[in-house]
Amino acid sequence: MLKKISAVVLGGLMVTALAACGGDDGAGSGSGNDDGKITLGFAQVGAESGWRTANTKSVQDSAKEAGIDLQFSDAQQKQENQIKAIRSYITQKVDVIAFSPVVESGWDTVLREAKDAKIPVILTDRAIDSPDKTLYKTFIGSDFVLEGKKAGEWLVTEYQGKTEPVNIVELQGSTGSAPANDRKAGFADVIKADPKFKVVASQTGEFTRAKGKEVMDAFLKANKDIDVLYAHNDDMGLGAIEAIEGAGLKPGVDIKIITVDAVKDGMQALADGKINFIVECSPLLGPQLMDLVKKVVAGETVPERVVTEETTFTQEQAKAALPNRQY
Ligand code: GYE
Repeated sequence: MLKKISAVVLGGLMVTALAACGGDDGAGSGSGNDDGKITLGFAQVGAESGWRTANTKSVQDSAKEAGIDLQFSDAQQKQENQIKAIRSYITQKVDVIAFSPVVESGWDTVLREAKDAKIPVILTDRAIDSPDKTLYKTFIGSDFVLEGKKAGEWLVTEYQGKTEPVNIVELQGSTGSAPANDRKAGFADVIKADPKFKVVASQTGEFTRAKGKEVMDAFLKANKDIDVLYAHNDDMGLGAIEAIEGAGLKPGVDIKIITVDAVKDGMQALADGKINFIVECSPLLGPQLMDLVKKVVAGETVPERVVTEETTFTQEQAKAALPNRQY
């Protein structure tokens, strides 16, 4: 009630005050509805990659633009933290909960709690493997299997007409996450048609640059003839480039590199010839998410699945796209 009065009296000032209290402890606006604004609780995965940073910015900017009060938490790539954040949003009685599940499994209990509290849930970026589709309203994000297939298709074309074995190492994303599972599966599905393609090592690099470098170092020590690196994101690919250069080899030439995401640093390495091909995965999900949040609150029906539109980049295409790249 007090908030309502001050909103009328103070106008613009009120917005500043609310934004400040929504930022840090998440406890400020309580049920959120007393200021007339929609409150969205967003449980983010972490800050593991350039993609994630751009995604967080997109969510924060578009919430502001849409006049939605955002409660934001960073789970540091841990499911238990995300579950805690979701439970706190339930206690706060936010209007909608959105989250990007760290892993695919193990969400039914907490999502049933949200459902019992009548708080709608929107899956953002990553899917869950629950057969119970009533636990969430919609899922907005990329088709990760398709991304893996695009990576595989580039490789097939690149080595067309050649017969010698092609030794591939793979840096997987975070274990158990939808993008790691699906990008691996899509890629494997395409390359299996030709036995010359051999995945000689495949391990998680946890979607981070540091781990990508560490695991690539180990791959280089254990495998003599690596022809291709397939990294499930740019950051791991960029870490691996350091390892490859450290071993006295030329990334993009001695070892061909395919990554996923197309964030600025990745696109720069592609334009510089250190990466050979990038499959785009757009992190700019914020505006569509806010749209869905408003619709869900208004009781409108929303599509079960909203798939992000994406492209791919060769080295030449990266040079052309870089000057206008937003993230
Ligand atoms: O590709 C990776 C990030 O879930 C699509 O997570 C996202 C992935 C993205 O850490 O860089």
